[in-house]
Amino acid sequence: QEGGAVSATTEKTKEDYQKVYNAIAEGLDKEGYDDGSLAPVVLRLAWHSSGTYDKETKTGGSNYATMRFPAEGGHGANAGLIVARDYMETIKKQFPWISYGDLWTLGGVVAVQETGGPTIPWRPGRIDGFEINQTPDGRLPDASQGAKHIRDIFYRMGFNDRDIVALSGAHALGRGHTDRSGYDGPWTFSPVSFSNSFYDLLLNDAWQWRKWKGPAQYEDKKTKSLMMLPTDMALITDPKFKPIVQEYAKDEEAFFRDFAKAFGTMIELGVPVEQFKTKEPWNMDTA
Ligand code: ZEM
Repeated sequence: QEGGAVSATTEKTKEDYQKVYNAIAEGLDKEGYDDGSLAPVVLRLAWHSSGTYDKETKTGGSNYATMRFPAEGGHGANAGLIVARDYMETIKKQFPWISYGDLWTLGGVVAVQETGGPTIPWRPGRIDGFEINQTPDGRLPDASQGAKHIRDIFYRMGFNDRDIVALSGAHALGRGHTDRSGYDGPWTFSPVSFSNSFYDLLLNDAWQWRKWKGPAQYEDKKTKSLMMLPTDMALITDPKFKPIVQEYAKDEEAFFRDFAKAFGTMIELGVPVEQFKTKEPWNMDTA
């Protein structure tokens, strides 16, 4: 810039975004909240803000961060994500120049990397959209359904069976909440560590329907403290999904590699390529 003047339009560098990354990471630990970390719900925000993409109409996805608006924010699937959006708002106050789409997707990267997961390629360039850019309700998956439904939803985004199984491993993190989705409990014994244990438990534990007043879900026979959604169980009853679950249960490295690629793609859905500020995505450092 001429004369070294610093203006509001100064291009941000990778170091600037690394500062945002570090700020998100710093506040994730929260004593008394769930399992002690906001990482799972922050990851879920990144996923729900991206997973509305429709490749046919090229609508939805992470570009416009339309969950900020009451209609989309109020979609049943987004119940509880206000916790993550409120947390992100505290980061936005420190770095007002970042777009919400960049902020929320970067949050997903932080959540995965800071809980021990793989490095997720990420780059900035999303812009804040308007209410008109909101997507209709029903674009995110319904946990009460089966393999056909999951394929319909994820094929619509442009993913294949391998991507579906890899992305589902995110359920290593977090839990269901009765006051959000209605489902209850964590998938794994370490819900704030990113690992392949979702696949191992799904495949090797004995599961039974839980007898309770809530929505139909599975519980592990042994401890009755873990859960699986009907859509999770479809990953081992479907003959095409199951071998991929078996592979990831045995080979965490393969899961990490495939998850990083699929999730890196997911958080760019709906963003016109010319909008990105770099040709190649970055690897952000862990904090
Ligand atoms: Zn989830 N997910 N998800 N998911 N998810 C929940 C929680 C979390 C489905 C689903 O219905 C639910 C992906 C795919 C799918 C996370 C990440 C990712 C919950 C519980 C439900 C019901 C919500 C609650 O009550 O708080 C379905 C049907 C999916 C596909 C078939 C993908 C892909 C994800 C990321 C890549 C995460 C991290 C959570 C935990 C949230 C938390 O607050 O603990």
